[in-house]
Amino acid sequence: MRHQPIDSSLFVENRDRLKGLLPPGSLAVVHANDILPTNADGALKNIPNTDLFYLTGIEQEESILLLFPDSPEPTQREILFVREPIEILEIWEGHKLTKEEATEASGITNIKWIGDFPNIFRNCMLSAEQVFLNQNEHRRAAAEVQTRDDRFVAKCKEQYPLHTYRRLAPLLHQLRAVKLEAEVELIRHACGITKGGFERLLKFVKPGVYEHEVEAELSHEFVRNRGAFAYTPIIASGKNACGLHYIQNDQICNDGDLLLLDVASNYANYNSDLTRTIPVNGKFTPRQRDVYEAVLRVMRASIANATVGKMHRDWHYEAQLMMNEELVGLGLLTKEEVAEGTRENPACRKYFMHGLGHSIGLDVHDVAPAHVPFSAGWVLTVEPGIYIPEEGFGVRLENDILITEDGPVDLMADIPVEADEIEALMAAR
Ligand SMILES: [Mn+2]
Repeated sequence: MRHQPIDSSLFVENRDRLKGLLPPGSLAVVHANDILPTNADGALKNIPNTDLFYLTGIEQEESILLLFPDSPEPTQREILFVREPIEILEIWEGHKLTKEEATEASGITNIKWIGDFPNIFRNCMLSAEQVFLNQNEHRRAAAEVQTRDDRFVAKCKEQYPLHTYRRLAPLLHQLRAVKLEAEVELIRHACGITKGGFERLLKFVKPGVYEHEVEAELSHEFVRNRGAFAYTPIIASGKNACGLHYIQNDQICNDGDLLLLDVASNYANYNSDLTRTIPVNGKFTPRQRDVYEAVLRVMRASIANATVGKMHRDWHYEAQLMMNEELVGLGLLTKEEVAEGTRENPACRKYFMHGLGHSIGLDVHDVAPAHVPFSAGWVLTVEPGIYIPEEGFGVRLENDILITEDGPVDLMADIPVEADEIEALMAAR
């Protein structure tokens, strides 16, 4: 792994919190992700399962966590299964975790090879009251492909049809939404790497550079600092910014255009998510600056408005009301159009058509329980935008914040965002 070791106390605490939510007699199992095939003998790189990582700190493929806290047999209460590091495997794939290393990473003392899993699992099933199995539950997940967890669910229901099966995902969502201090520190670290990338590109961007050249600068900065792109970067000059998920990044940055950058690093599987919009030539036009300032005001007010007890839908709606006013001020909407809007379809949706923010953590669009108010420990993105295809540009700004009892903490407060500051930094290049 590229990141520095994480103290296993984080994962011990995460497991303890999960055990606290499991009813008596529960057995829970979480699998690693498959390594997905591409073409011919190709495969994608291993993407750790974020639930398994959350509970164990383990990133290695094929690993399995079994929790059975009330087992009458103490050795069954917490077991981590990993691949046996036989010589032929290590020759072809490199180092695999030893039992000692798996214990060091996870804090789990009982480590078994995966070949032992079927027998041990069968024994545990004989005394389990109910079985919590994991599936990827996300309202926007497109689930065409079965995961290892999915296959395991199907196999269990076939082999043990008389057991009671329950969903682990809602419990993990509840836990993962609230970040512990050690997790916030890792997100802060990712934000710091992102900051370095943004400051570097401010010195690099000028008329005539290509969007993919900017991507290359960022990639170098992130990877040399033990990070990597947290998600496919959006580097969109001029009107490209009005395509919300533009990822081609293959166009030239022209004099007079704005460049929208939705680019951020991860670190140790924790993500940050940043958006900035800068003038390619280093100076905003008066019109660009007016739109920029409007978006910045909505971002600032929405950060302040992200308080404990707030419902996400109210938080979003309050930003939409602010945006309505800003768009009237910019001459993009009339007061009549705003008055005709409804709560479900406010007038600002013509220029600000996406959500205001999302949970972030081990997943970029992180899991969180639906329909519950914000609570202390949540980390959210705040990302208003205004997109004006008829004027050939879009502006989005995005910071990551931590919600606390004492109010929101901006984890990206030190990343330049004021228009004057951006211009000054670009002038110094
Ligand atoms: Mn985002």
